[in-house]
Amino acid sequence: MSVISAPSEQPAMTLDIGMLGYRFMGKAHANALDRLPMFFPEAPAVNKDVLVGRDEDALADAADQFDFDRTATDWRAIVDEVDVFYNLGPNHVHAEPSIAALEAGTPTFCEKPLAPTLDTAEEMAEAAADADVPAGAAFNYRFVPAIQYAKGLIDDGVLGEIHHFRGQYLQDWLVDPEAPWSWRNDEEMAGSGALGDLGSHTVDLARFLLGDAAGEITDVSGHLRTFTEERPVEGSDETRPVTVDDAYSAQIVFDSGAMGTLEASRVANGHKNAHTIEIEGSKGAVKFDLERLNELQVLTEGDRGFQQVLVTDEDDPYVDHWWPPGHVIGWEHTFVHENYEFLSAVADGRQQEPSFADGLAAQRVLDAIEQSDDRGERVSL
Ligand code: SOE
Repeated sequence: MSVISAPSEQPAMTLDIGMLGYRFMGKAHANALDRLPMFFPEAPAVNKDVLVGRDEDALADAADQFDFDRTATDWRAIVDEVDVFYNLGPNHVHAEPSIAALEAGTPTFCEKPLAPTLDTAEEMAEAAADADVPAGAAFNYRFVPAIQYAKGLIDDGVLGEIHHFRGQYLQDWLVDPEAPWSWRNDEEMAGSGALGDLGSHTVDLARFLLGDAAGEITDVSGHLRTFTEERPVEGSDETRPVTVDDAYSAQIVFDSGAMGTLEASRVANGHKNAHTIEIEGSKGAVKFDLERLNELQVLTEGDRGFQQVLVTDEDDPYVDHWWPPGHVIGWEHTFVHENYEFLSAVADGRQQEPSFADGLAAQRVLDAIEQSDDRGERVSL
């Protein structure tokens, strides 16, 4: 951590960032880091020090585009050099580099799901507990203002006793059987398909929104389905087997007795990024749709129907950092919020949720859903 003394102020701390991964999530997080100085000036200053990847040409292009100082093709060379390590690689690359960084005492931020398997997630969470430095799981949808507004309503008792949680995450980017094979279709690399990639978000939101009002998820009944068994390999005449689910659904029970249904699909024709949450209680209800992420449908006691709330007022979570009421924000802003929170925790030397422990808790639910599907019976966690 390089400490530089600003002319007439307290020494400013600048965090050197090492980032493994430079594709979709690399761009999302590099963009978020660039937004912080202008919109979250109280966030710690960061220096995009080193970008890590295997393909030297693609890595060099990305480092130029994202404005990183340097590149490295081996994460082992940098995890103990940087102040914060971002693991944005494919799921099967989450464990070893993150554990090495934590063992070196480097705060670590890892994309979701934490790991391809429960065993690996347990190893990662144990390394985080032993290291006692901030270890964050990048469940970015906790940082949607409307989701945080919903949590406030739930925790204030506005919905009363929680009866139902209903979470769907529907996409259709794999509905074409000719859509090319990728690591996300491989059990060794990804762990699972829609279940881990999309279901991990919904499980984390269930825990975030209802963890206080309804407790943890205690029982699940799950069903997984692969509709397309093999896919073409881009740029070749080969095909490769699909060894993970295209879609899953599950019934869940919370500790309080509240009941829930979960569903995710990558072949839900017509849906692009439709992550919807519905929660009903004895006195009210909320409905959220990621494709309309500035809005929350709210029913409170005595209302005749749902009210549409535009969650963009200055006193709404995070919105005071952006624009006046009604000047809506988007998907990318959730990454700015989660980076602000995680880097602030690093600067303060404190843990930040969602942590690796939250990542492990979500992985336990994913694993139970897979076990239930394998056994054809309900599974208790
Ligand atoms: C899958 O298409 C995906 O990119 C997920 O991996 C992300 O976590 C989600 O935010 C958007 O969809």
